[in-house]
Amino acid sequence: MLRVGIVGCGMIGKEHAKRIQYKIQGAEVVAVCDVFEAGAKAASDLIGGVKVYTDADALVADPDVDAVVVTTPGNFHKAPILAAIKAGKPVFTEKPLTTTAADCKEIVDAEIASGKHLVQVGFMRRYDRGYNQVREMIQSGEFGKPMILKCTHRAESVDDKYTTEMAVTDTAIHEIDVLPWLIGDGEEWDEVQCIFPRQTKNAHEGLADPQVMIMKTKSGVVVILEVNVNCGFGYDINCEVVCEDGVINLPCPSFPTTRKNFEVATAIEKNWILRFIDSYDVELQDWVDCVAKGTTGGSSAWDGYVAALTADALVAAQKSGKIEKVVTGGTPDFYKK
Ligand code: ISE
Repeated sequence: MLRVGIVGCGMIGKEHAKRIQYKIQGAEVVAVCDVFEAGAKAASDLIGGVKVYTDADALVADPDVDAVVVTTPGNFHKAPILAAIKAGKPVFTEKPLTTTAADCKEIVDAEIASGKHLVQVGFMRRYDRGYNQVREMIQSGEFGKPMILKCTHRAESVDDKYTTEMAVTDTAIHEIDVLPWLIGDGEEWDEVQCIFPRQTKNAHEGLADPQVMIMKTKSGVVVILEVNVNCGFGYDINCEVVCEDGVINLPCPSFPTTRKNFEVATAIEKNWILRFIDSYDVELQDWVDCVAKGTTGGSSAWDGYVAALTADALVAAQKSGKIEKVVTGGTPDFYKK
C-alpha cells in the first residue's frame, strides 16, 4: 500500500484526498499539510483523520510518507517538489509544474541529477477517454495526417482574481500540453500568436476575454484555440481535428437529449471538476500503479517545463501582438521515450 502525503488542502487537494482514500486502489492518505492548519484539519476530517502538518518539509520527511501529492497554488509547487526529489520520494503535482519556466528547469535538473523518474504532472486531459479515442484514431492513419485543430476552452465565468495572463498559464496550458501529445509522438510547438477579438461585456474590468490563440507545431499543424472564460452557458471543451482524409471531433460528455416545448436540448457540463472527473480518477490510479513499478506516467517534469516555456511565448505574444517562437533546446536523453 502506497502511503501518500498531500501538500495543499484547498479545493483540488481535498478532492484528491477523498479520491485517493476512497476510490484509488493500492494507496492511502496518511498525512495532509496546509499552511492554514484549519484547512489541513478539515481535509484530514474528510478522510477519517490522518496526520496534520503545517510544514511541507516535515510532511515530506515523515518516514510514514512514501510519496507526495502537491496541490498548493501553482506558485508554491516548487519547494515541496524539490524536497520530495531530494528525499527520493515520487511526487504527483497538480498542473502547472510551476508558474515559471526557470523554476520548472530547476525541477528538471534536480530530477535528472537524482537519476530517477520521480515527477508526474497532473495534466489530466491525457487520461480523458475522448482525447485518447481521438489520439488512437489519428494514430491509426485512417484519416490521413492532421492539418488544422479548431478548439474551444470555454468557462461559464471566472472570479476577479483571474487575469489576462491566466488565460494562458492557467487555462490554455491544458491545450498546450495535450495537443502535441494528441497529434502524435514527437510533435512539438514551433510558434504562437494571440489575437484579441471584440471583447465580451461579461468580463471583469482589466481582463481581456475572449482571446484567440494560434499555435503552429514543428510539423506544420495549425491550432486555433478560442479561450472564452465568461461565456455564461457552461464549461465547453471542443476539439475538431481536420485531417487529410476526414474530420475527427472530440466527444462531449454524454447527457440525454430531450425534446420538450418545441425544443431539442442537451446539457453542457457546469465546470472542469465535473467535466474531467473520470480523467482525474484514471490519472491518479495510473500514478499509483506507475509508482509501484518505479516509473511515472502522463506528463513528465520535462513536459511541464516545455508547457511553461510555451506559455511564456504565448504571454509574450499577448503583449507584442506578434508571432513568438517556442525554443526548448531539445529533449534531454533522460526524458526520451
Ligand atoms: C483550472 O485551474 C483548470 O485547470 C481547468 O481545467 C481550466 O479549464 C480552468 O480554466 C482553470 O482555471
